Amino acid sequence: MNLCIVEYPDKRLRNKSVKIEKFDANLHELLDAMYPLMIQTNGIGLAAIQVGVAKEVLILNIPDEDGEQSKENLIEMVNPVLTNQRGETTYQEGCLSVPSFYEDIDRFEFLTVNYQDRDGNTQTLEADGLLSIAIQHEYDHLQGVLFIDKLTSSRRRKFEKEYKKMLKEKKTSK
Ligand code: QAP
Ligand code: CO
Repeated sequence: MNLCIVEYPDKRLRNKSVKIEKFDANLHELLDAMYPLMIQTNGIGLAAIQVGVAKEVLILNIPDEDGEQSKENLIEMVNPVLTNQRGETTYQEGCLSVPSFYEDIDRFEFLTVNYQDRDGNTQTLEADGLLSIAIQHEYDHLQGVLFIDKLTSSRRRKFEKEYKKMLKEKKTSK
């Protein structure tokens, strides 16, 4: 499966993802293809809609204390539901679908997520720190929401201007 990252302002990023019903080879192929793409592009989280697949699938690979990303820490979530969201935290977020832009975003500090793994088994995870932030960011993608939607309107306008300029420069340098 050859996937590529869908980049803003592609309208596909606004699609709402639908629940997975079949935990079959197609799902496994999708998950298996998403992981190397995320690693190659220096990502720590990726939702299926970012590769153009509007299904409730996301992967997370948070670096350990030494900043190393290892496949042992890969988390695959299918049909996630967030509960028990509480506390407040701020983190400078980025997104593979909004390259080269980073901004402080407010999130819940803690949450519980109920999800299914690739075989359809129900799982529960309590998260804090960067993992909690990443889960909220990726979960938003399943609803068609991007982190730039959470900026103040003045900051959003500044972003749109800078981003358009960057896209233009990208085009002319090709
Ligand atoms: C979502 O984001 C996230 O602009 C995952 O040029 C963000 O992996 C989770 C990336 C913040 C937790 C905190 C972005 C790579 C990767 C870029 C990413 C870029 C190269 C973003
Ligand atoms: Co993202």
